[in-house]
Amino acid sequence: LLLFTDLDGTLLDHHTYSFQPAKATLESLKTFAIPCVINTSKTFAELLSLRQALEHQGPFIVENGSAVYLPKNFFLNIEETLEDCGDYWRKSFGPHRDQLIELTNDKHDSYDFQRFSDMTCQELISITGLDEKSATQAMQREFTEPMVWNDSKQALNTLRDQLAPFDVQVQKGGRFAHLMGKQCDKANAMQWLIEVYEQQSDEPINTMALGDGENDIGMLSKADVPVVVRSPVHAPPEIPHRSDAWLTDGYGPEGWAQAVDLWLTKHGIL
Ligand code: 2M8
Ligand code: MG
Ligand code: MG
Repeated sequence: LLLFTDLDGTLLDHHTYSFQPAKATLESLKTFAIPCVINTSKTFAELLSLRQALEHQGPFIVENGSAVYLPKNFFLNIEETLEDCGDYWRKSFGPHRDQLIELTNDKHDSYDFQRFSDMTCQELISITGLDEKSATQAMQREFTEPMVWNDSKQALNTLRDQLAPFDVQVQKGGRFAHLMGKQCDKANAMQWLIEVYEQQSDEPINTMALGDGENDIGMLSKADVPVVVRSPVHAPPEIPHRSDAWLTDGYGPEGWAQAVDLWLTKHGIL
């Protein structure tokens, strides 16, 4: 078994960022050595702190599938050249964030939006409810640029059309619309990492993926067991061609724990 999970609004409460209701289930995953891969729009800097709080080990995926970080010595042999990032190997899929900022600098005249790079840390804190340290880490981005979109849905689609020739796409998270490279997607990064796990294993791997937002749709549609975690602030995303997708009763981490417990029970683990 192999599990992929979003953080905000999924394992972490949308408003408080707490994972308290999921603690016992996280313990069970550890006990039975079932890898839990974080697949989030958060940054590497945010993950360094959060993984400590979650006591998380193993690989993780940052900035909406833009990069996979593998702790060194975690996998024995990986059949691919990876970037050396200190304690981690990295596989990245996207252009640098600066290119996204550069490309949208002149769009302020045509659309009403505010990117992280247009905000002060205090503004980000008041929009997200993050504490100052977390907000600072959220601003340390490598591959994506989130923005508050104050304009219409139609305007966003026009912007999408304008950016597509530059291999840039826009995906929606819980609060923000994220500018990112065309190859960046939680699904692509997940599939790349599944192959790495499969190289190390003789048996086929059964995957569960959990998420609450539009940016999770690709990841969920590619998992053996897709779980839509109920959100207190928006409607559950539609997962195309997956009428078998689970929808949790509980919101955020409570729903997360219910789904993972059920999955473990179905596999005779709990
Ligand atoms: C941003 O991500 C969430 C994920 O759904 C959003 O779009 O609302 C990210 O930029 C992340 O780095 C940050 O921690 C989070 C804070 O709510 O917002
Ligand atoms: Mg989310
Ligand atoms: Mg996320």
